[in-house]
Amino acid sequence: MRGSGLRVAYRGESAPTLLERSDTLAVFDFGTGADDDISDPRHLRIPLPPLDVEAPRECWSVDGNVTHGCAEALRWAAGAGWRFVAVEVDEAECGGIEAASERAYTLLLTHVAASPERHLQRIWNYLGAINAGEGDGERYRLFCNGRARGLAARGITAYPAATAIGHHGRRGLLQVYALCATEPGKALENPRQVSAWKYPRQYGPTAPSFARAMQLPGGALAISGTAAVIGHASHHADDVDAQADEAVANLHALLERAALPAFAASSPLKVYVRRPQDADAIRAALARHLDPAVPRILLHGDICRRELLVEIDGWQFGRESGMENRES
Ligand code: 3EB
Repeated sequence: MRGSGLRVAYRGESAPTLLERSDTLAVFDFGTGADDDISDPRHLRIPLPPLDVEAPRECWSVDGNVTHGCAEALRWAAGAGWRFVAVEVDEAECGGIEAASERAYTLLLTHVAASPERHLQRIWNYLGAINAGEGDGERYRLFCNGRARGLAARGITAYPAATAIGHHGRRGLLQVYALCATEPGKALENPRQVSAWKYPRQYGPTAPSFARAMQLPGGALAISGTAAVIGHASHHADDVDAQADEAVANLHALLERAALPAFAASSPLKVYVRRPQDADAIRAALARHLDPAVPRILLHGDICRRELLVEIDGWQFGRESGMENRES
């Protein structure tokens, strides 16, 4: 039973309605809403504005009751073999983005190491002004330095799947949240791409610490932020249509690698869009390649390399294994 039965869906219900359910592990609101009563530790506001008219919430649920709590910068929820952990730190209080990144990872990893769901599966990182700064002073590169130090301090060398995106929300906010489980996942790489942790020096002093995807306990696939990167190089600069096509080709290569079927109704995708005016072109590209039933939301956010205009992450729950699914 443990380590299976996670579900992720975009849902139109209100946050209180979703949080009323005892099997709700996490609820994500997108954008900078002023409505906020975010007192439940399972409820997180992501500072990326939705670009769709209908802006649903993302809801994670599990096969069992969820307990939750918080402690200063960290909040958590756990149930049925899964754990959600979120950390928010302020750069000014930490002394800059690099120190904030190390601090966030130290807080997160210390908590996770002491919990029954101690295996990191998937991490999202949202920081402001991600492309500000030149050369090795670029804030994304500084973030990578701090993340790598935090991971190394805990002896973590097998990286989870991840996303790192630039937000335009509260200045100095670094938000990091993770999905963990009692059982380890299996990291997967993309045959079309150089593994991120092996990127050559030209992309920064510390290669990014993430796997291209993670096969979760139970068999679902959690896919990292995927862009128009082939080998280690960005392709199709200034061509958003071609970048979207290439990103989808990379996603399909990962599905093939994992021997999973095509994206369908149980494969929610999140699409990060640098320039809101590209949203329609990106929607059209997705329509060319994806079944209309694939749930997708577009969010305004910056990709970690300046020339990249679109990035996609998501899940494939299309062929979960495990007796527990067949029994229920
Ligand atoms: C790339 O392929 C695009 O630093 O955690 C994608 C997913 C990217 C995760 C991260 C960065 C990260 O390199 C950028």
